[in-house]
Amino acid sequence: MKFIIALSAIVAFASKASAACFSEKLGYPCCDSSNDIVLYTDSDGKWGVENNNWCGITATNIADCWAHAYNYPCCKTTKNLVETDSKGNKWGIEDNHWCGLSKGSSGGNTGNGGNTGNGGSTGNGGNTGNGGNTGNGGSSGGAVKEYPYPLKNDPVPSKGCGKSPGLKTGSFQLKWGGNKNRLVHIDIPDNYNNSKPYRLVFGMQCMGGSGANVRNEQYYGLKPLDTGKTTIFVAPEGNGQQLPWGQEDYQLFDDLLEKLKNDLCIDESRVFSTGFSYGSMFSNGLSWNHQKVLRGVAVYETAERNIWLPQNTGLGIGWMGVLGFDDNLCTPEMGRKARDIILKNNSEGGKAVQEKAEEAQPNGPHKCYDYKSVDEKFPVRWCTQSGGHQWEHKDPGQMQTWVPKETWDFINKF
Ligand SMILES: *[C@@H]1O[C@H](CO)[C@@H](O)[C@H](O)[C@H]1NC(C)=O
Ligand SMILES: CC(=O)N[C@H]1CO[C@H](CO)[C@@H](O)[C@@H]1O
Repeated sequence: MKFIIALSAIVAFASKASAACFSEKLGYPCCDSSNDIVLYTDSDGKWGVENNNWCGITATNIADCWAHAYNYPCCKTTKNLVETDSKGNKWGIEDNHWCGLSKGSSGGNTGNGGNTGNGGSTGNGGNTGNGGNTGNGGSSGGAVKEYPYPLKNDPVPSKGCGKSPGLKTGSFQLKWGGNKNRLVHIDIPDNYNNSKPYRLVFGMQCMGGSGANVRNEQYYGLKPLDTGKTTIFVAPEGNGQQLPWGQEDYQLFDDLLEKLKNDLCIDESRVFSTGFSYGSMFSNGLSWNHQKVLRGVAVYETAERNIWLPQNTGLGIGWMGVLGFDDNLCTPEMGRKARDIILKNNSEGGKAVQEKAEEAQPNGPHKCYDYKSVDEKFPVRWCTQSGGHQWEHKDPGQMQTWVPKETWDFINKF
């Protein structure tokens, strides 16, 4: 199901002053009256998020805010037009940030017809990679240099192999999308050897988090498990908006990956993306149109919807999902739907959707289930346990979360 930010459906809505809101009778609180960030719209109304819970939007100033579909705020005071984009959207600048001007601009808020959100796919099927330069005559997995790779294939070295490294552990400003900058954090094993293609793991931040924090948390706890120093970890900062990943960030991902492949010796066939909450929804979105560059994703508390999703190319990809049964933000229903979209394509005729995964017992230890009827090249692991919207799920009586270990095992299947 496509996530639709139905700004479209909003037609000049009269501002009735009413203290309560539609969501209360559904068991969810009303959002603060200043919260006008619509994350989801259904037949009940418009939903936002506060304190990790859905809330009903009561703000009345959202009627003309098409800009949320692009992760930008609406202009609050300015009426000065700075730019009109190719879709006819009018942009202003407030506090040094882009903001959306109301469509009618001078003439009051008429509500705007069109659905601004998700149009097409971002493209970027391809990744041809660079043919040659491997050497080492095929052994185990054979010399497959292109998607789809068999399990345990030989590494596919990137252009950065054999060169002195263009990046070092720490942080750097990535120039991307022409002349934009984005801060990126990276950890490269200290005995880096430019003739060894490294696995690459992205850690995507959640809403309210930061790339820096992903790094502090050792990339969702994975880095300490890399005792063989096989892996480079990277955590870009989100776009600085309340919703940290939007359509533009697919371009950011492509540009960042390109730079990493050029500056470092990467195994192009072993690139993974992980994330929690909004970060998992971004990684999940990438798994829909980046199957040729991403070998797999590990998504913690994900959902099949997002503020912007690309069109699914329909190709298979490795996928691991972690679900807490008590997550009321990215609910079990949303997580299972996200999984089923993947299962459909990772198996012949979509038969894996019918395979029933064993799940954890309520309040018991976690359960990770590996699907049997998927194509061996595209494993799917589904991990469940009681627990809410968090990534550090723990077994009863344990101090340490099991999530990194299960993810590391998953990544090492390839
Ligand atoms: C660097 O990696 C290559 C390829 O794996 C290996 O043959 C070589 O011995 C390594 N060099 C060092 C100094 O470890
Ligand atoms: C593994 C698998 O069944 N992949 C399918 C995914 O969907 C595309 C497009 O529908 C098919 O061509 C693939 O065979």
